[in-house]
Amino acid sequence: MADRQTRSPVREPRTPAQELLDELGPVTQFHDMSHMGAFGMPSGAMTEDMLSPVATASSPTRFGPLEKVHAFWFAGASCDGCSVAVTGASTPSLESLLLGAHPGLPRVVLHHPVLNVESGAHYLRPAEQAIAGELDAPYVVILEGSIMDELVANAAGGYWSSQGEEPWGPNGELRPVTATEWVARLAPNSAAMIAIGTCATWGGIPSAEGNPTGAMSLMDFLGKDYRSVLGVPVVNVPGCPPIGDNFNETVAAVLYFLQGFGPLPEFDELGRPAWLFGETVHRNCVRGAYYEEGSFAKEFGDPECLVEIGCWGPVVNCNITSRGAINHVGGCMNAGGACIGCTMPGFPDKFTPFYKRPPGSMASTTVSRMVGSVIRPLRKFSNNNLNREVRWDRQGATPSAFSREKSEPSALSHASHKFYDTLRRSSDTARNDADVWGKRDEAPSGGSPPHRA
Ligand code: FSX
Repeated sequence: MADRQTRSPVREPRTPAQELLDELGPVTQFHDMSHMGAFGMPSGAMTEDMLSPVATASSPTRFGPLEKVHAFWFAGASCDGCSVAVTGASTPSLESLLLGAHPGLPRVVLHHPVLNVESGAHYLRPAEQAIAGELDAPYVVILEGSIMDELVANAAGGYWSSQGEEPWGPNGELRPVTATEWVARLAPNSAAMIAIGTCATWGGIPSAEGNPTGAMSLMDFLGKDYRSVLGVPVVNVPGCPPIGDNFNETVAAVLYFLQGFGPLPEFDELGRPAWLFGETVHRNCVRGAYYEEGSFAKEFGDPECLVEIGCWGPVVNCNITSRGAINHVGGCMNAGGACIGCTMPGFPDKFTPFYKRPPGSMASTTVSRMVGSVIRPLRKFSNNNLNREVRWDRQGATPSAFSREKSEPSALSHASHKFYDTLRRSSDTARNDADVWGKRDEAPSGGSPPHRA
């Protein structure tokens, strides 16, 4: 029997990122910038050159060691909705992060394939420097869209999604470099790897049943043992699309950590910002009280709870109902839409068919209907009473022309509220012996009651 000591060590399975790099091999050669013209740009100007005079003007407000942090943005299989969400965010805004406007925060130098003004080799140069270890500041990598399995495409002689070309071909020829490859090469020395949107965080729509790309999340690609150079696991900000404010706020929180101003913000076991995804949609839903009273919408446009026409809010982690979609406005249920679970790892396969009643909701809505059938009339009863001044009760009339057609409360209604009032007053520990309560008994003429001693 083989001795324990002499057994060959158990090899950890390679992650998809490691397998890709095993296949592609290391790279050492980059664009020769001395031969590069100012392609598409006046005099090769860079976005950073344009912004830094303004951004660095606020440098005295920075107290930490970092003056700036590079952020490399890559797009895998995505619709670019994440980019749209982030550019529309306001708390904090992308502009304020780029301009270093937040006291204590380093300014962010963003390398975004759509937003930056430079292109071609000029655009790729900072990423090359990061791979070569020559970048002038730490960097983080942001991925929108899912990682597609480029080994599958490679075997067929193609690629799924590329971002620029590098001289990494067999004899130094230019070849397309996929977003997947950039992410794999930059991950080991990144200060943080941040996935934005459900495609990047869990695989999302591109990884749905039947997809041919092997689409996966950033977490699946890098593996459970991945840690950034600062020890940070993959950070996930889901949503399809995500709430831009959720993302920018998380980036700001991570930057405060990198700057040494605080501990790493709290993330849950899936790398989501715990303070943003700890509650379900339903708990802060503007329609939640309808559920409690057993009132359900029958069709879109109805104001009640949307569960019976396909809303998964009670079992979905998302803060859209409290934060809104943009500028604290809008968001699915606020705007009349049912939750289809777009922030969840099980999305979309576990939530289809969309806009059909979730089977699990049957039991809870039945109970809620039963309770609601008792609670609703009782509340209506109290609500009617509370919509009357005490003086109107005493006078037996409401001095509003709008209520002319409305009948006054019945004797039964008077009696039951008298009982209710007695019950309520019995819990008043500061009550005195006098048989008075507010202006009810003290101002028979209808004038103001005297001050109670
Ligand atoms: Fe995915 Fe981003 Fe859904 Fe789109 O780009 S999270 S498809 S709404 O927004 O990647």
